[in-house]
Amino acid sequence: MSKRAKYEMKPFTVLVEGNIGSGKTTFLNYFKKYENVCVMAEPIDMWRNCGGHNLLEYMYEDRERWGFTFQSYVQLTMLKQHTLKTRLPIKLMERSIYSARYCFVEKMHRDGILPSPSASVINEWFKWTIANVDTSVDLIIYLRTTPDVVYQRMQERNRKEEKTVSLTYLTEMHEMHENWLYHKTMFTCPAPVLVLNADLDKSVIAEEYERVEPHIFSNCL
Ligand code: DCP
Repeated sequence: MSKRAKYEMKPFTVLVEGNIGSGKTTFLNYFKKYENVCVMAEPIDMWRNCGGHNLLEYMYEDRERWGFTFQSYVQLTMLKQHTLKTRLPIKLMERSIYSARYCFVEKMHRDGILPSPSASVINEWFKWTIANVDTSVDLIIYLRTTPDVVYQRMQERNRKEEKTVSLTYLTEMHEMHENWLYHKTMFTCPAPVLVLNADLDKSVIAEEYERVEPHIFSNCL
């Protein structure tokens, strides 16, 4: 295969999914040492600065007022991540257009934060996008945690926007991820799912990461 043809191939695309505070960034950082892996920047930086507006902060301050604005922007930023080209053979993404729709938008709609017309607009954009733009995925790594653990981590990192996030909310978001990626009773998974025990402490979690390395690299040897 010519070098050019190789570069034009779609990278093996891996989504890193899991509850808030499950360690997605830590997981991605671990893979930065590999030259053949394109690790995508964390989208939260974009959500904190949309034309100078911190949409994440607005959303947590007043979900009814800003929920639609925030999730619309998340959808756009995730689409940018999905379509960003790389010459590297492997692409690792934190979150996706799928978890935005299936976990967060769905939850906001069920809670009445996103009224049906707003949820429908996001959903129509979502459906059109996945039907017309290449957002295909090869593998999902699900960083599985328990709500108590992520609640503890969230308090320790003390992100100013997340002060109002409760254990109840994290438990409910956990269920959304579980039903989508573990029990597979809600929506479809766009790729096979590998489950990791992400409750483990940072000091020992590298072993868990090593366990998934062959799955990530096997297509690119
Ligand atoms: N968020 C949201 N709606 C989305 C995506 C994220 O409301 N569609 C919120 C939840 C968090 C913040 O954005 O308050 C960041 O959440 P992530 O789970 O994407 O990122 P973390 O930084 O929590 O990931 P981790 O700690 O696993 O690295």
